[in-house]
Amino acid sequence: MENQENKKRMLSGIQPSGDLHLGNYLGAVKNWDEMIDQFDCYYFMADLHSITVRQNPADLRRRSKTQLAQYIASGLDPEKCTLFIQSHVHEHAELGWILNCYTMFGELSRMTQFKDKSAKNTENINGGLFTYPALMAADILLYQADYVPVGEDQKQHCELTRDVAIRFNNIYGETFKVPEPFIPKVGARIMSLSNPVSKMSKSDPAGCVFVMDKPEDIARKFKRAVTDSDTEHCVRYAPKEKPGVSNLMQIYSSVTGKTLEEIEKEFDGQGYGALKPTVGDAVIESLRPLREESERILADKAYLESVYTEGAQKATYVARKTLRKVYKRVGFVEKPF
Ligand code: ATP
Ligand code: LTN
Repeated sequence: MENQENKKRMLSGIQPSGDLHLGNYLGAVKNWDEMIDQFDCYYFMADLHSITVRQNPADLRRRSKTQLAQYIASGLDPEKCTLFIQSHVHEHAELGWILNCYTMFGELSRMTQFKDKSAKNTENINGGLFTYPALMAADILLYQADYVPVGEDQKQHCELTRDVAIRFNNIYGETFKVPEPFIPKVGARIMSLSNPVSKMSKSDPAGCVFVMDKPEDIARKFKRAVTDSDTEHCVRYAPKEKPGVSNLMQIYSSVTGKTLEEIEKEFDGQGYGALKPTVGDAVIESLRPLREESERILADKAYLESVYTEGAQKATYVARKTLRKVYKRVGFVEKPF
């Protein structure tokens, strides 16, 4: 990892609270590997974030490792970027607490992810779910990241991170780099196949295609994809009037690299019936190598452990440096040992 010092830094994470799905892949992971040569990249499994919703411990452990295998299988070469598990770098929890004290109740109350998740989990609206964006700000600011590649739904959290960084810098002097979100043009918001007006999410398995799904399951999900009940029946990109078809077009565009205009031309004169299996097949073929490679890596436990051990060591080195500076700035007595 030579010359990383001169590169801009990029950081992102995904919660291992469910299996990786097409939305996570197209909106986030797929775009990450294009950056690893150009940027100094840090990608992690956000396990501390996951427990804001109750998890089965064995599943959480398994999914964190599976997600790491999927990162590597998608092209995130551990020799070129830093891959780690969030809870292995305790500086996240420490800076998270500090930033809680610089994040306002009103700001947290406006977060749509909090509103959505608390509406879905009425029996467990815990403090962590509410203060989650302060931990996310800590994740980002610890590494002095320049860019944060995420899907559209995380834009609000990235903006809050910027506000908190600016607030802290204004009080104590330049401490944090103010980061920018990096949102892909296509694929930033993949919608559910069964309900194309809400985003594809692991909590809706029928409308959600998982990276590890078998080809026949993916084909079935696309065959049953809800399209639109308009009379026009032609394949045209119009997210408001034709959310179902537009979503399929977005997915097709993301996995093949074809533009939306090219796709309209390809299906000129054909109905939705032709679009669904074509998109399904394209998704199957683009996920197949990813699934097979993930399974192969997952079977090599010693290798995976070496990746997350080395990743945590590299991440800790950078995180420690920022946290030390923050402790000094806020007035904590220097630890003598
Ligand atoms: P869910 O709603 O499924 O619980 P989440 O928002 O908790 O999802 P994460 O797994 O934490 O999902 O998200 C990881 C990354 O995937 C983030 O960058 C997020 O923006 C992106 N992402 C999640 N869902 C979608 C989607 N439907 N379309 C595009 N990007 C998405
Ligand atoms: N909040 C994000 C996951 C996440 C993240 C981060 C993304 C946690 N920390 C830091 C980018 C940078 C989510 O729910 N998708």
